[in-house]
Amino acid sequence: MTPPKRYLVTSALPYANGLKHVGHLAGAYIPADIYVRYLRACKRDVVFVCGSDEHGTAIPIQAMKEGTTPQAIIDKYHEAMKEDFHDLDISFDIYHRTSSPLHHETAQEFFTYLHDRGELETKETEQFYDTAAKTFLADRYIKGVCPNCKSDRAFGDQCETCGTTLSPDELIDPVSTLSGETPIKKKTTHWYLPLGKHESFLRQWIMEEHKDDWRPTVVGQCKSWIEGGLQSRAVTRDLDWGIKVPLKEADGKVLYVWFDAPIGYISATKQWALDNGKDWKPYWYEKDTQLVHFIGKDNIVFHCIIFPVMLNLHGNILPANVPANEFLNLEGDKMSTSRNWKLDMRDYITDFVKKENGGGATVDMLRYYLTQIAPETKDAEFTWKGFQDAVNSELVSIFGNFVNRTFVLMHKLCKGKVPPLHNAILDDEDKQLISSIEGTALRMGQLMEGYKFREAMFELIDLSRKGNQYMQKKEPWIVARRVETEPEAQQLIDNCLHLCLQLTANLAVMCQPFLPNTARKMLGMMKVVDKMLDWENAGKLKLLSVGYSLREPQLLFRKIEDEEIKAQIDKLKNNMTAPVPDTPAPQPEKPAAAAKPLIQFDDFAKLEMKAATVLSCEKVEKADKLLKLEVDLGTEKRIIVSGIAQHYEPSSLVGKQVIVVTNLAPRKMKGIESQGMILTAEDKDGKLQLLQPALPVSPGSGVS
Ligand code: B3M
Ligand code: ZN
Repeated sequence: MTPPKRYLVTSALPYANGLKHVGHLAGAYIPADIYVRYLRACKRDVVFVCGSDEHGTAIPIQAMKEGTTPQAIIDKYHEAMKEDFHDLDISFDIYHRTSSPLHHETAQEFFTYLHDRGELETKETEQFYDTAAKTFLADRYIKGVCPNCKSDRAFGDQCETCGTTLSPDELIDPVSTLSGETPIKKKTTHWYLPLGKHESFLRQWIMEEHKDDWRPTVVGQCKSWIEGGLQSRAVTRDLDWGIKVPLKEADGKVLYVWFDAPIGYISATKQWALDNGKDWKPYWYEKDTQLVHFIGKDNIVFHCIIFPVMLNLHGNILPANVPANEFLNLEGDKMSTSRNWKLDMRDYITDFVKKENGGGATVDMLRYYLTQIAPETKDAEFTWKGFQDAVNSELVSIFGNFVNRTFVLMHKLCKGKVPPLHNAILDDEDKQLISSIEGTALRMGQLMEGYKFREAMFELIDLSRKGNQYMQKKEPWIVARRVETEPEAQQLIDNCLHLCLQLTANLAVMCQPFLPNTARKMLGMMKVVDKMLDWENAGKLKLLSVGYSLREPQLLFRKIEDEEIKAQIDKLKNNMTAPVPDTPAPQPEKPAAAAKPLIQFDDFAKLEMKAATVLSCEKVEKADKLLKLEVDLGTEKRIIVSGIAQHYEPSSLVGKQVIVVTNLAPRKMKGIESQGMILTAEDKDGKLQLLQPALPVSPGSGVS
């Protein structure tokens, strides 16, 4: 199959409202970067674009939180995010921003094009208006009581307490968060993209043409959107932050952020072309361009349904693939900005990359681990222990060790030069290694083209594992003892190290998309030029010429120590905060409406609760929700059955502290008597969180 003539690869434009965490990195940036580095190594014509998403209510809301202006917020976070991506070697050809005049023009032109061709509808609706602040209120700016749980921490889009999706009309006693006044209803007109009209196009394009080459999770989500009935989507908003709607009758209105943001990919391409003396048009209009969007799963509908409809109407090409990733959890829990349960890219950069000389190795270590656990098909989990294992037992012990041994032995047994290959005495093991190198190159290429980066990287590490096994079998250091007496012995050593060196050169080629710093370091050791990293060299066995002298080895990776891991976990736990809802402005608090009847203190005092430490924990057979725990209550141990199996790995609980209701009558579950109850809080997405003392206390401590 001939490859497409050119590629345009995009990563989701992150909102410029805060630093991004490693979950974002694993979802939309590292996979895209691996793909692009691979394509570049294949000498394909590729442009990799990204930039900051600087519109939408997220920006003014963050400005209110930080007590500054939206402009100051986007300037601050645009620079910060750009720097973080740079520090982690995400190799965008351009990192643009949607506040640029070029983007504003591009988005307005797009809107005008659709509008002039009658592709948009208008509708008049009544929306909340703040008469004091003289402005219509975006859903997030309206606060009230939740019709579902009666909490007063509900906003016009969602209740912060129970998580129910809301519309502003459903709120009880709505107030404006801008002025604190009760808003009135006022008529307003908006422009809509009638998605329903495009249903058959979408069905044909996604569910027929791409049903086999897109990820099943992506096709599945699209299918349920289409089958749920495609509603018209408003593409304008009453807001004073954003791109002005280019119509006289639309004064005070801006384009909806999700209308303008994906157009940001186009304006970024335009800016890249301007900066580099290129033509941007083929990348967006020619059918032989392969457009690929890397995103997280929460952005699927925008990239697979809404934006493609817009592109199609505007005469552009459609994405060839949208490899969306699932989410990355952290140490057993969902990453969350409001609870500060996250690992920001910046934190890793500060603690690892900037701390050491040649921080490039630590960049590659993170890239490696995030690719190894990439949430390609299901949600995945970042744990510091997992990071340590990946680095120590794969990068250090397998990959790094193989390369190091090869270099050390070549210096010791072959005078620091690439030894010759004596074809006449090649044995089965040699031949097998050769075919492994060739086979790996082939398979990796196919996996990369199919966006299966995790599997491709597995092939890479597996090949270095085979190198180690080969070396272990050949034992050149033992054969060396026979060199004086047996003329063939040196030839055996030559063959072994010749092949190991060619394998090392191959590993440099193959690791380059994943571990760019490592590949560069290996080039230095081999004294060869960048060109050697061209992908056409993968699988070749004459990358290093016989007799060429090579440098001393450098260690490629360092071990991650237990203390570093412990320090990171402690930091994470200590920094965790209570959830803060995204409240735009402080509000006079009303007493929360309780869902259960009032009780007296005496009722509460009947409960006996104690802190306990989990001693052991296992799954209960034939019950997918239940875990059986043994806990230490200081003076006694108890067995407790708890319905948290879908939220916690049994092993992750051992050693943790929990709060137990100790005077609840025992109850049998699945034949096991539960002698108490563990307290949890239910997050809005239904996830259970154990209640824990903020700092460890002695088991048996009373709770009140
Ligand atoms: N800024 C949302 C997000 O970061 C949004 C992506 C835009 S991609 C065009 O999830
Ligand atoms: Zn609620």
